Amino acid sequence: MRSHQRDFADLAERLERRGHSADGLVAEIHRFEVALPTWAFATGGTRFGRFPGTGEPHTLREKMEDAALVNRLTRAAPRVSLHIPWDEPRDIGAVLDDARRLGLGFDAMNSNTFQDQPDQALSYKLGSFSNPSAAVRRQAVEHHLRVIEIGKAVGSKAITVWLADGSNFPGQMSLRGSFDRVRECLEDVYAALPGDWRLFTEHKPYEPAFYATVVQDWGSSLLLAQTLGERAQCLVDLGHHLPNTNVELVVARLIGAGKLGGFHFNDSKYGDDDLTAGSIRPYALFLIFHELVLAGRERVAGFDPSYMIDQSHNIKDPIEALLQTVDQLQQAYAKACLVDHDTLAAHQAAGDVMMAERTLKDAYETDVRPLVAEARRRRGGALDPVLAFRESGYRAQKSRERPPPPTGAAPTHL
Ligand code: RM4
Ligand code: MN
Ligand code: MN
Repeated sequence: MRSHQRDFADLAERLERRGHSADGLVAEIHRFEVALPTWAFATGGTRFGRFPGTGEPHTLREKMEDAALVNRLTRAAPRVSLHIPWDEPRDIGAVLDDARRLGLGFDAMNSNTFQDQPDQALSYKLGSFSNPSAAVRRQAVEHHLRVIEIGKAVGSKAITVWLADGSNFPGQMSLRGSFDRVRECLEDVYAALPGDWRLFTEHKPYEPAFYATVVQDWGSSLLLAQTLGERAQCLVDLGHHLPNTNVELVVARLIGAGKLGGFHFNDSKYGDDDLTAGSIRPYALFLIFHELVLAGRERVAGFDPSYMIDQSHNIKDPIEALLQTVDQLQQAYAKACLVDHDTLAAHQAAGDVMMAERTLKDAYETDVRPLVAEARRRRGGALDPVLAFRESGYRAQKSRERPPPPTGAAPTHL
């Protein structure tokens, strides 16, 4: 604690010399919130198998308990994002009681027409919204309507639609026809959207379709959002881009179109790797946050993104991974808040490439850890959430309270 105070005072002094108020920055960090994905609290599967730790959650209540702990330690994650049917609530009243008791709210709902369910009448083998069969498409639309109903009951204000639809071989489905069918189904879902809700379309280039995914890129996602209407926006999942895509540029384009609705934070090296945000390409994460902070400062019309995490924890303790993720996001956000936008704009206008780049680098290379820790401390969170979690004995306690996972249980995330 003493050394934190020293580190924070040093940093505050350095920042003040650069014209920043440390208290002002702490207040900005307090404004950043991110939603936790329920599906990330249980260990995901690898090719070698699934290796859950002890004390992992199985029920929605247990996942919400873990989420509340992440929020208590970080003070920046007060909402969860539900996935239906994975989080099918048996008793909505009990879910709401849990949420109240745990101090949690609900962010965007997630539908799932990318896995056949045991009780399902028709199969999604050939897709859901793009399926050539009208009856299958209707079933998929009805699932979405039910997800909206559950979302209304818990107080969510958005639905995220990620479709696995696509084809594995040329000729398997009509490239134009499949897109039209998806759009028509989304129109039905959009028509059922409550007036204060948004619908997010989430693209992904491949997997499980390896030839042509129907909503494969931000262009397709934008087309859909623009066709559907004002309350339809795009969701950017950081892992859903082909290698080397300039994601901050995609983000800037969507912001410019008033269509950036949501974010799924994670990181990746090759594909939809669902790794910890900031673990592989921290500079890219910072540049993305720079676009977000800039848009917020400029009050761009339609800019009010829902920040969510979407990760799969296969090898790290899921709670630790999420604590680390929130901290990484807070750091990237804090660094983006350090960018001097006026100076940057002046260098851009003067064509001073070197100084423009240095303006970004000055912010990025600042060690903001004491600032972020101080922001947590002032809200009653932990200086170092991962260490605080390890010292808390939470896992040991949950290992006693929660029975071990059933053997061979399916991974909770693709
Ligand atoms: C997909 C996509 C969706 C997520 C599912 C589980 O790849 O990222 O957002 O809900 O995985
Ligand atoms: Mn996602
Ligand atoms: Mn994904």
